[in-house]
Amino acid sequence: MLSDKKIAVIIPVFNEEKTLPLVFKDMPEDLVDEVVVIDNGSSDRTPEIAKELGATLLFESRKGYGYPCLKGIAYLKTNTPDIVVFVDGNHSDYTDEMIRLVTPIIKDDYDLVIGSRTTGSVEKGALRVPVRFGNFLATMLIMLLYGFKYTDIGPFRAIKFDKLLKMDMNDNLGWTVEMQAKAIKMKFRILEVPVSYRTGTGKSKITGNLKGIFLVGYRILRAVFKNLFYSPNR
Ligand SMILES: Nc1nc2c(ncn2[C@@H]2O[C@H](COP(=O)(O)OP(=O)(O)O)[C@@H](O)[C@H]2O)c(=O)[nH]1
Ligand SMILES: [Mg+2]
Repeated sequence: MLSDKKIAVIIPVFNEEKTLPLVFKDMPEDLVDEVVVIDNGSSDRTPEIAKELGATLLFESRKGYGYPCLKGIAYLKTNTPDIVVFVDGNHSDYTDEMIRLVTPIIKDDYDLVIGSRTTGSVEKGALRVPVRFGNFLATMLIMLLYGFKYTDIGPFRAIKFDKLLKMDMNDNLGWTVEMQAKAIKMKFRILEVPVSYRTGTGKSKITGNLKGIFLVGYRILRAVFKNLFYSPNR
């Protein structure tokens, strides 16, 4: 046991019956207290499998990424963890590397730890060109406008739960950027650690086609600019 901190994991999922068991298999058992899986009405056995794996299963009607995450956060208010880890359910992230994300929070009192794929090891083809470009553009703009250097806006990250609640998160497709931008505005202690990344299985559900790429790209840019004026004490 690393510490007595209570750690919850949030996984938004849509049709991930094949990969969800792998995500769980690699998860450090002694570290994690609760796994919350949020489904949007998968047509496969994802919800049943999540339950079999021992997850808390929630349902969100609005599709996307941030909305299911928000559902998970709202649920956790009744079951307050110290730290929340976000991870994708398609086995792109290495859940066995979770320790890298939570250790700086537990040992060094960081508030937000981002898993950086661009400084980690990425399987060939796993970070597609539009995704790399989007990351580059978003992190560059954040550097210019907010004065903080991130190297990635990836999904795998850990944050103190009380800090997360104070951020008043509300974005859907710009979710990861919203969190990173607000963290700077709120003067959180932020750290990036290298994480590995692989293709996972199946087609990307959000950025898998041209329409998705442009929509996410636009929402990411919108999140960069919108949160520039964020004030936590509104
Ligand atoms: N609940 C929910 N999860 C989703 C939805 N779309 C994608 N996901 C999940 O979000 C995570 C990231 O999806 P992925 O396909 O890798 O997105 P991309 O790589 O950004 O295009 C995976 O765990 C998906 O199952 C959705 O509409 N609802
Ligand atoms: Mg993906």
